[in-house]
Amino acid sequence: MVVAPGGEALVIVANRLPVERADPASPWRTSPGGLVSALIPVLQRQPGVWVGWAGAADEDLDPFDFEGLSLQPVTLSATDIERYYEGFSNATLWPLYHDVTGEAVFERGWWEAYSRVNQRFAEAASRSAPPGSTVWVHDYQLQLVPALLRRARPDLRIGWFNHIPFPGYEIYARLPWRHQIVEGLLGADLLGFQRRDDAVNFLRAARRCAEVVTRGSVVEYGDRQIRVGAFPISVDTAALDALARDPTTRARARQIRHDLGDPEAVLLGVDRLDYTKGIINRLRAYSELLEEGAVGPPRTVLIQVASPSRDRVREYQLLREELETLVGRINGDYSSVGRPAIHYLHQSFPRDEMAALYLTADVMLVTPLKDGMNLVAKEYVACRSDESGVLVLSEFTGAVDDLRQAIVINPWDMDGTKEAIRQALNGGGAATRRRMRTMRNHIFTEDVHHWAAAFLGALELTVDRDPR
Ligand code: GDG
Repeated sequence: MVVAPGGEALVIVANRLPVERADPASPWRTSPGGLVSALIPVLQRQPGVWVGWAGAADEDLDPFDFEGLSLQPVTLSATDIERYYEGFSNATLWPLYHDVTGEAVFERGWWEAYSRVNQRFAEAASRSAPPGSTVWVHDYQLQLVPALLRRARPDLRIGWFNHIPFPGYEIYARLPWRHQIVEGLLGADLLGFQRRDDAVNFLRAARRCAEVVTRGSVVEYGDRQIRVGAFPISVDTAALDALARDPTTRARARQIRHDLGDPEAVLLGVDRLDYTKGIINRLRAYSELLEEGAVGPPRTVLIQVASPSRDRVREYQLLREELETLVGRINGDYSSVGRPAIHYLHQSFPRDEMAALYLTADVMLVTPLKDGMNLVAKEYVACRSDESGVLVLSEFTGAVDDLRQAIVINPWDMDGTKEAIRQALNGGGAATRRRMRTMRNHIFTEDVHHWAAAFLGALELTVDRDPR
């Protein structure tokens, strides 16, 4: 079992609370997304406080409990949402940290809002954290929180984990506020990244921006030492495996296959509708295969789930238009009545429906242009209890380090991607099963509990705290 160092409640600080509701009259439910999928199972095993925004503008909520978790809402105004969240977080940092796969916009007013909102999160965390406790800050929206929190509460042990990549210095250096961000992060005792390369990129940024000395993976910062490391996130493999073995899920998968017209092969893509996920590249490759007659209904069908995401940010609106035009063109050219070439679903589904979809898919297409980890790839593997199924996986994901037996592609290489899809469709023999078995073994050992234990264990080994 994972316990925070010292055994007290663990304080999680993240942009969003792990719950959402359709409107103020609806009940709270667990929200989808990578961070929540990863942390909910951790907090089901130990007492926890979660500090975050509830998802609506100008909502002053009192702290409340949800499924054994104590939630501490942080209020964001409509202007904060526009400037701190949609602006600086999602239109400046997100594209920049993903190697500018989308255009990064720099606005001074957004930075001011980012600083102000980070201060508010730090104050809320400071109020919620028992003396001497451990605070685990998450992600790129809250990079100033570690230093702000340390200033207010030197008794706390502070960790920060980045769910997305950290870019090379040539790209990071474009950020006008690069020094402030590095100094914000250096308030932590431990900085965690998905991959070794991300940690190395950060160490270089720290040397260049804060003029610190680094020794191996330790930053010497005044009289403090900050540890920097790679902690690849994972999924709750056992829980997903059990869900996928459940007779109800299996029956639902059979039903989906039947509704698709019992094709020979089902291909699946599941992504938030985000330009980093390489959905366009994937569909272009698939479209060429359709044109060549290598795939197509009724023998093969592709399901593309694109769950709605950040739909007020301009780049996301443009992507949706481009994607839906492409899907429309492909379906116009290659479908027949009642048999679309692509089943495009711009919707969010419950977890058990996702498991049924993973179970239905003979081939899973995960083709990001850049991705910190990619939990979808690991969820697919976790759901393949009979060891069938082929994973096509981009080399630009963190997941590729753990799932080396996938068919690895460069999503910019159209011919290579097409060849990988062809190869995946011809899979199914003993070698395919062996590859799936090896990947399953890996994620059964290195699951989300292992990830949390590794991070919290490393955090415990950092400095002695100043007693209050
Ligand atoms: C960030 C990083 C990193 C998606 N649609 C539905 C749904 N999902 C769930 C998936 C998966 C999660 O959302 C997506 O996780 P990813 O890892 O693929 O991507 P991001 O959201 O970009 O996550 C990423 C992650 O943080 C964790 O550190 O891996 O690199 O970008 O769990 O299943 N879940 C449900 N319905 C949907 O329609 N229930």
